[in-house]
Amino acid sequence: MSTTIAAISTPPGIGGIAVIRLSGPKAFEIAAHHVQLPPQGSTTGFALFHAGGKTLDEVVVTVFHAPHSYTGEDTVEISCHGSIYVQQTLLRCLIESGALLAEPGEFTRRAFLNGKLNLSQAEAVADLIDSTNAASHQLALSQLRGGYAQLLAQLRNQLVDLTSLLELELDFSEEDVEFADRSQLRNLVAELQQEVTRLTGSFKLGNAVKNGIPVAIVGRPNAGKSSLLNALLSDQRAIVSPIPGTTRDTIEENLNIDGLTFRFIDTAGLRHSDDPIETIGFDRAIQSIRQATVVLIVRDASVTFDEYSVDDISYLLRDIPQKDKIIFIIHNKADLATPPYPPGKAISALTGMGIEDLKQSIAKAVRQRMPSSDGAMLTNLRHYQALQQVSASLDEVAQGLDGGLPADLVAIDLRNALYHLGTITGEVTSNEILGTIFHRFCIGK
Ligand SMILES: Nc1nc2c(ncn2[C@@H]2O[C@H](COP(=O)(O)OP(=O)(O)O)[C@@H](O)[C@H]2O)c(=O)[nH]1
Ligand SMILES: [Mg+2]
Repeated sequence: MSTTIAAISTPPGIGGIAVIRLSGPKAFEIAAHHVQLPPQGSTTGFALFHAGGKTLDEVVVTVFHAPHSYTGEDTVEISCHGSIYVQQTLLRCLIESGALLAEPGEFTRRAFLNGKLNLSQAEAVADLIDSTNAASHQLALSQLRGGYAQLLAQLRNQLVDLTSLLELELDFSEEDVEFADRSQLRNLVAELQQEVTRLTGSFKLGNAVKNGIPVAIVGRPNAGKSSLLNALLSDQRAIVSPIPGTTRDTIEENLNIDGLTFRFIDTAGLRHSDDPIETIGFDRAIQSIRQATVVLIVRDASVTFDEYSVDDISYLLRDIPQKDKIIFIIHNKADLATPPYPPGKAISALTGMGIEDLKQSIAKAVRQRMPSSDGAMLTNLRHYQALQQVSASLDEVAQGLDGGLPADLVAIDLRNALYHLGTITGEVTSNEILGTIFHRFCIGK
């Protein structure tokens, strides 16, 4: 990190202002070729930016002295007017004066390497930038503030100590000593296992909250599935017609409800058909059900429930592994039917009756499954995979301890668990891990 890097940190295009960032040992020196830095004692100043002897723009310069900056290095941020010409000329001047063009995520990578944030927090920065709704923002922010990674790091430290003691015993194998308190170790392993199980259990929903919660709208042809999608979106998105089999492919649209982003998926009607295209649509519908967090089973309430739809619904449910799924049975076309209705939600996609209530019920059902402090949810696939490895290793450790396995064998499993735990916060890293993480970032972050 002996180089000094520069990039435009604001989005491409024209804006009121743009921010160009410069970080590294020569940041002040390079900037000073073109612009007067704020005087001693102040960090921000108004200045003229010079390019090739001419004034390019009036700018605001902010300096951050290492280690008190985002990257932990000397950093200069230049706010200029948001003209594409000004931005690019300014950046080119800095490059010509010795800065290198930053790679995607390189500022954050440096922040990590300088110990300003751990790996999980660096990933949270990318999630925060990507967040498009209140819930995913909240999850990213709590991960940035430490979140579960902090707890995992604490537990890992305790485990490191006990593992070292256990390994010390190996040097005294003749003497039959026990430095590592076995019951303390066993308790710590149990505590970690509990935390890991809770976290991995929250991944499916956490990931859905981050990327949009899939809601499959399914049911027999003509039940009003496409009409329901349109009513939910207040838009004529899907084709509605009295001809059964109109929707042959799945149609997907996002909708924000109460701070959560949902991906509503209208599917082809569930009936067996000789039409090959309708059959593909059927398979896709089943696929959507499997992947969905929420399933809306739509039936036509104007058809007698007992004759047609009890079987219908149990037929649908039979194919769905229901664990972890939120299932609503929707009695549509309530405008044509007379109460009482069987359990479920009575709505009319045509008149809009019950639609708002349905939306709120869906959001409420999801929120009920989220932990009260949102921060405890796992949203990161990389962390999930690491924790699965941790879990497997801890199981081995627990079995080894319970079965009185020799210390050297237990130590191997402990080291495995420590390794995978370490990849989450970055005590253990490789260029490959860092590469995949930071290439997700935009240039300038
Ligand atoms: N009266 C009434 N008709 C509806 C309602 N919802 C849908 N329909 C009609 O039912 C037919 C089938 O609707 P559609 O949304 O295409 O059903 P899908 O095959 O399940 O997607 C269309 O003629 C719709 O206008 C409703 O709530 N009330
Ligand atoms: Mg349809």
